[in-house]
Amino acid sequence: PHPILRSDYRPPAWLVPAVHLEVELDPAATRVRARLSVEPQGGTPGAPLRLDGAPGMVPERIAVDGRPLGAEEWRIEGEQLVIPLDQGAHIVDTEVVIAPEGNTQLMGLYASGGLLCTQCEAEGFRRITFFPDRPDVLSRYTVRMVADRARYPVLLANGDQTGTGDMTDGRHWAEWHDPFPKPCYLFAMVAGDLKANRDRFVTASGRSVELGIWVREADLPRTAHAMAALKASMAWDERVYGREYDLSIFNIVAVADFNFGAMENKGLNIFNSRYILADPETATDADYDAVAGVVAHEYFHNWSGNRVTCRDWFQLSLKEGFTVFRDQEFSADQGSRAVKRIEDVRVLRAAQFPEDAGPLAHPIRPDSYLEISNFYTATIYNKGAEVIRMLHTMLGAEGFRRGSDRYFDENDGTAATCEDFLRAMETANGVDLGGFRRWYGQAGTPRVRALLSHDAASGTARLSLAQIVPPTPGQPDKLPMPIPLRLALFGAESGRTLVPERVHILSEAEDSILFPAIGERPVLSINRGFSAPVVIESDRSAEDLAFLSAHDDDPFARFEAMQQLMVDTLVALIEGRPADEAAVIEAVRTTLADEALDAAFVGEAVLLPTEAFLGDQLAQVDPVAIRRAREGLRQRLGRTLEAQWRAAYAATAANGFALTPVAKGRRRLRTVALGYIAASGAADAAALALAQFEAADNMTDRYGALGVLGSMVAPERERALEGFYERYRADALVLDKWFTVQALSTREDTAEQVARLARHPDFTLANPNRLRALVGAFAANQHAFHAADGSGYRFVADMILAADPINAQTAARLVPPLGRWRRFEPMRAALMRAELERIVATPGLSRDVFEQASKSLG
Ligand code: HT7
Ligand code: ZN
Repeated sequence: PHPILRSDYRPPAWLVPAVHLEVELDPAATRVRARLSVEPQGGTPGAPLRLDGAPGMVPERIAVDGRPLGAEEWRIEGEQLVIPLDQGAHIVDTEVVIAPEGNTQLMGLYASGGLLCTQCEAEGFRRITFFPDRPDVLSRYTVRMVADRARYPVLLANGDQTGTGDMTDGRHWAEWHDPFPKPCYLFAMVAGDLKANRDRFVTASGRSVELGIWVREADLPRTAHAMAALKASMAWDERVYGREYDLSIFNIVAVADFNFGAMENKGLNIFNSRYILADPETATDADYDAVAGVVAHEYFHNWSGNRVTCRDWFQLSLKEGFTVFRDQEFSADQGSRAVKRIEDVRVLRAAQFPEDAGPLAHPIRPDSYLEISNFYTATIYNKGAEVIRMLHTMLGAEGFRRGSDRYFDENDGTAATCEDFLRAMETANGVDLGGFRRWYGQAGTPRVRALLSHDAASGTARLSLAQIVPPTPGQPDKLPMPIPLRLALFGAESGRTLVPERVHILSEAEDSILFPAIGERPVLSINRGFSAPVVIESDRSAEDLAFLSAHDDDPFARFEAMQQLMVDTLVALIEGRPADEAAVIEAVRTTLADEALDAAFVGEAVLLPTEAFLGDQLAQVDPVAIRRAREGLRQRLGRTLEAQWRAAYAATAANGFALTPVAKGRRRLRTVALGYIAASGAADAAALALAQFEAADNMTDRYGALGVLGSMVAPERERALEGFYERYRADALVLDKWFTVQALSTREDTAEQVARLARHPDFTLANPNRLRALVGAFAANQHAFHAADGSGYRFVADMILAADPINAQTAARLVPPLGRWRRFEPMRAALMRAELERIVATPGLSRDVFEQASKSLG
């Protein structure tokens, strides 16, 4: 396969201002008649019309301006239908027959649980009909859907419904028209036996919008949270960005089989049901937050993605990074801003930092790809959001809003580039973002060395800063990037703020700041609020970190100081060096005792860094040593502070379920405390966990207890797992949790249990949620996946190869854990490489898996 290069971008030779589709829906044979109004776009005179199609797709009929074409008047080249046309506007008709029930890739039109639905981003529309499947071709769509009335009573598509009717043969039809020009990746239609949770939103300018969340009838009671989140998102986008919704209908449909989280199709979002359905019995607090976050994300795309779309897929972060930033800020405004920031930084460090340090590293605006589906990455999404956040920090909230207003106004109805976004920010604020553009072109996580010295005699302090952007594949040499660092200084003795927070932009490779009038030893608080997506290297002592963890006035910086203290201690333990374990224990004790802190924050702050994150801090990952050191410290924290954990556990007991931030925080801390009680080895721990499991009136407490039990060797564990299975076996989303909790267990027999679960009758490779729940979770369980005999690698590779012919996108997303082989000792590295080689050598491999596996070997 040939790579697609960003530098090869050329505007389309033909535009398609209008599309009429007539779709006779049938799971086995759906007939699609497409009528395209095409017109040449100056620049490439004489170029034929090129319409993308799918492997094996053949047109049953082609006509131009009403005249059927003979076989010699068109040709298939690769997967494209090529039609030579005279210059000037034409009407092109094509007709194809497709089979949604056989579509296991879940791209294009496919069947899911009795529904027919579509997924067109990035390149799914070409599997429905022949079309220039690129985001810079914008069209007005009219769609007439025809289907069996009994089986598919509800027919939905983008825009407004313009007509419905019955036919004499038991079928019915509906016609939809979307007045907004859109790229075909935003096209959607759904047919099925669905019921709606209906509501209404009145926009700031007084327009009424009908809202509908469409699900199976039995799931209707689980849609209230998503509806509340949708209305809150609509109001937030008006208040914070001045953006109103623009159609009179906004529909969401939940489906069980979906490759991703959700999709922002114009006026008809389609969701993975795990991001819509929530009730206390089946959803954890984290699930509730994820529902609200994804509903908001997809809604916000209506402006950042749909009204202003991407010129080409290299600009993907233009819509995704910006929209993630928008949804993060929305969620921060709904609950605890500090806890939300902690969660977002955890995700960035767990998923994006390793990507940036490995063979699949790419800039947020990549230069080439083989398969675009592989570029829906943590880099494009999460690092992309951090890049937007840095702009927000540098320009201030008002400056950023001036820039976003200008960006939306200038680019409305067009397909734009990252450069258009930056230029709007610049002109609206009269600034030059010159060097900042490097964040778009350079991969790799910058490392910033920050050393603070104090001269007591002169009463001055000097902060020396130096940055290194590490080499990444294809980018051996890097230029320095402008890095906005929020920083402050505190007095080590007095605890006073010596230098209040300021933003310093580190633009060069090295820099220093002189602080006058510093009369006592200062302690450095840097990258507060995680103002830049970088790694800070400083020589702060355990004492200073403990001080910051108790006294910093930025809650995120308190969390960071505690994490750094824990990381320093654990790395020392892993490497067999002297470690200041007492400092960690005392810092945790202080945090637990601090009554000014809310429980949600405490629950986050007292958690040890994950095994994977510890591995990322080491020159070479030794999963066994990491497990031993971390479990050892967990046990000692559990034992030494047992009374405090029990007190926290008792103090956070609930009477009655509430979804308030306070109640959520208490549930979080309660299960964290239970985990430490279990780690202490207390004789009653399993009974305590089982009691929580059985008494729970909500999934957070029940699943929290199951998570603790899942890693224990005790009869209570088996009782809880069996009970959970029996109670929820009919609920796919909850059953996913049952698979995951076992795949994440720290027990020694986890690999065997997971292999057994892969043969369980409820396991299937065809449902992406289930595949990720078992295999994705197992690959994230560092100790089990990296078993020294290579059995974990073999299992995951077998699963990738088995899933690839069924769902290549989902299979490809399981490859990156194997690609981290360079970080492991030679024996494990060789075993991981061997599995990647076996994958690459497999005949008939998809482009998706081939790209991920071959680049991982590279
Ligand atoms: N923009 C959407 C991306 C998406 C997607 C990508 C590849 C394959 C399947 C997919 N489903 C949805 C989701 C989003 O970022 O909002
Ligand atoms: Zn998105």
